[in-house]
Amino acid sequence: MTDASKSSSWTSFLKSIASYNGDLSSLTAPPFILSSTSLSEFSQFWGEHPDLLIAPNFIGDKESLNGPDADKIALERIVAVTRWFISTLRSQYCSRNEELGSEKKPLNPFLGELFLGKWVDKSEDQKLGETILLSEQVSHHPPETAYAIFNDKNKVQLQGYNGIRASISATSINVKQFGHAILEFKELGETFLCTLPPLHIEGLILASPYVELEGRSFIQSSSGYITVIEYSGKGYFSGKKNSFKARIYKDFAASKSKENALYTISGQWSGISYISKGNSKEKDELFYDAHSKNPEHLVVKPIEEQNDLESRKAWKSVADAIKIGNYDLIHKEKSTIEIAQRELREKESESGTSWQTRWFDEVDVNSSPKNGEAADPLVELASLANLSRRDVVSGTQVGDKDDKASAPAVHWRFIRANWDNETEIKV
Ligand code: CLR
Repeated sequence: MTDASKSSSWTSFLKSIASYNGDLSSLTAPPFILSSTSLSEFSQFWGEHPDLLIAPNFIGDKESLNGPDADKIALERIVAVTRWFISTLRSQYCSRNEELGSEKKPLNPFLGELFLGKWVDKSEDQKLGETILLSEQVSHHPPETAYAIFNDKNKVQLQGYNGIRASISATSINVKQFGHAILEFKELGETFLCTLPPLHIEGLILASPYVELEGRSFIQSSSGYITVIEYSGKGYFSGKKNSFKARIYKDFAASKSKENALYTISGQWSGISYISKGNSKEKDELFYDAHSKNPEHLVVKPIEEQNDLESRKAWKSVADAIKIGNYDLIHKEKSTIEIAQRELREKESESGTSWQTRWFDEVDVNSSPKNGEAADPLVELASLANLSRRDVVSGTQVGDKDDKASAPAVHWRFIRANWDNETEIKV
């Protein structure tokens, strides 16, 4: 056992987990497990391989899906989108372990918190161009973060949002994600829906928590092709941690039988994976090696140039207290932020107003689109994959027990015009 796991603060933390009330942010964790990074920053993990994100845009062109090679090109594109998706997982789920030694408890963003930055294209040919991230805390109860990652040069845009619902078992914290991501290639006229996998936290007893993915997630293309990804940890398919198997099918109906897989990809999402044709067990060709390419980090303005709503500026005093492990100071600085937030909410309720989100808005995807506007992409993509359109656990199939009839089909969407008209905040 590690020293940390024997410490009384960790034991009392484990006890507080046992009496968990549904809100992870309310757990009082010992300082060594606190992270000085806010959850609003996690949206950046979708974009740490800009080249792979944009790569599908270079496969064929707008006319390709009407031409003789339509099937071949659409298939090549979903393989490329799947490679990008797999490449995001190491950053999303392993980066705290790699950089800080274990998973940590992130700061709980306040309503309206912003995090933004850009990835610059360092290549010679400048084919990629600049990619921008905008992330905003659009809800505090329950916590929800919305984001957009866009590359205007290639007309590629990823937008999405996420929230979690956690439950506790004897040895782990089980997390289901809400939300989804929509990846649009506007030049190609092709759109992809990605659902978010469930996960759990292992290593709690030893005070060295880490994330393991489980269950399934989907990537549905507007071309019909679908990727079904299954996740497992130690001792399931391969005996290795962070394992996955992804199968690509012609469409949702074909995905009913694994025999119909056009490609099978398997391996570790935090390591090496291979791709082979059909539903084969052969490891024909390298698909992705997570260690061959380091993540490209977002460029964020120095704190002095940030707005008060920007995450690193707003949390600076808390982050500094966490770095020196001063529990009382952490508590004091956190309280200052919480009190200011409470006062804001009180003022709003006195004046009968409410907080206005900045770059994102809630959209009911079931309501018919306004004049001249297209229907929300979720409508078509969810129905292609038999997924619920409601705001339920990500990846829920229509009619499943999680497809709660009471949940509205309302989702957070990026309002590009709001960013174009932004005057106060610069990337
Ligand atoms: C947030 C959205 C990202 C993917 C992602 C990765 C890790 C998850 C995080 C999400 C949500 C918060 C999370 C975290 C791992 C641990 C942390 C579940 C889903 C919880 C709140 C911390 C619990 C405390 C232990 C470390 C003891 O795209």
